[in-house]
Amino acid sequence: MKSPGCCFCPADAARGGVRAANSRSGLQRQRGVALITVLLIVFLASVTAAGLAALQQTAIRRSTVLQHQQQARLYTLGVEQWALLALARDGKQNETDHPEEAWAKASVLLPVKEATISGRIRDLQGCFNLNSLWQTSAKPQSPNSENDARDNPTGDNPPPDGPKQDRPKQSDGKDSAQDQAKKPPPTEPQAQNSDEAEPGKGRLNEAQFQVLQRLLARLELKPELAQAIVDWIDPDQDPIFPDGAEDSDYNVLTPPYLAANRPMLSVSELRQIKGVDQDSYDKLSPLVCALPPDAPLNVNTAPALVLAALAEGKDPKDIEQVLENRPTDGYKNVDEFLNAADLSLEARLKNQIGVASQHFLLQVEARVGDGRAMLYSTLYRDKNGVRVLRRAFGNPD
Ligand SMILES: [Ca+2]
Ligand SMILES: [Ca+2]
Repeated sequence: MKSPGCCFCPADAARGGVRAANSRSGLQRQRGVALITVLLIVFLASVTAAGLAALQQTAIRRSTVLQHQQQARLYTLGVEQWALLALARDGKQNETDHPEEAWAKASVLLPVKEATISGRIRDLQGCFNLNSLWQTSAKPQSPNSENDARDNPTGDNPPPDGPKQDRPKQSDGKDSAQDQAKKPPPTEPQAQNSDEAEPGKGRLNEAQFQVLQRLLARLELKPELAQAIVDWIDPDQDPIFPDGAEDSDYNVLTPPYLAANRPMLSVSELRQIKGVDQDSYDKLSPLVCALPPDAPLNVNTAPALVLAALAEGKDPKDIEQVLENRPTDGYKNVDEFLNAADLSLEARLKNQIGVASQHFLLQVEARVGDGRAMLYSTLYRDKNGVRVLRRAFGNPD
């Protein structure tokens, strides 16, 4: 038993020394843990700060690019206004459109500070109009009056001939060959009555159908492709025999789809048509366009391959020779071109070509810093001026 009067005990002193040593060791460990914690906090704070700085840099760069991109888009719209004025001025100055005119000759290259702007206007009627294959109206193919005035200021073109022939497979049997023989030659009022009976059905444009077949043959493609193209445009579900294609040909594909059964909105629709592969698309697409059915072909801007397809047996090389000798101001009327090219066309086809254009494509590219904008505008010109029919940023289709 411990004596209460005892003031020194060697055992207690030893235990006290041990406790003091343990206390010092614990303090050192705590200091180590605190130091590690502080270092960890500093590390995490540094990482977080670096991340925030990177995010901020990205946000600043993104907003800068967006600002440049928006500025570039505004520049392209400015060039569009310039194109409208240029075409309007041209329309007042002359009644023909050809590659030597100011709007077609020079590419736009505007000197804008810290930006690059370039663009060009292309005539859209210098190509075969795929939508002309199908006439949606009973009236014979006829450019409107104002277009007549522009395309044929001298009035040399003959009036449209009688109504085009309906597709034989669409006959309902009422008009047999004998009945046709007994009937007087069809007149325009009869065609209108026929159209009233079947509103909106339209008919095949045989003349343009033959032109497309000849063009395909010149490109060493199957002329039968023209049948599938007509079926894609015509509103019915009756395939043209034997190589046409309607819904029944497309809805068994993977993925399935249906024929458009309306005028094409873009030449790129050709990719969906039966028989059109990449090779045939690459050959055909630069020479064709998708315009309203009554838009005439401009012989002043059309390539030799398309012009040669207007007549059977015409060599494109002969047409190229003719185009090289084209008058500086372009052909004044269709007859002048036909005489120069030694071409003789039937009246209904002759009425579907002209020397002026109403549809144009403006292509503009603007670069501002890291921003870039591409604008494709389809422009339409008539006696009331020039206006934008369609506007697409980034992609012409
Ligand atoms: Ca002109
Ligand atoms: Ca069809």
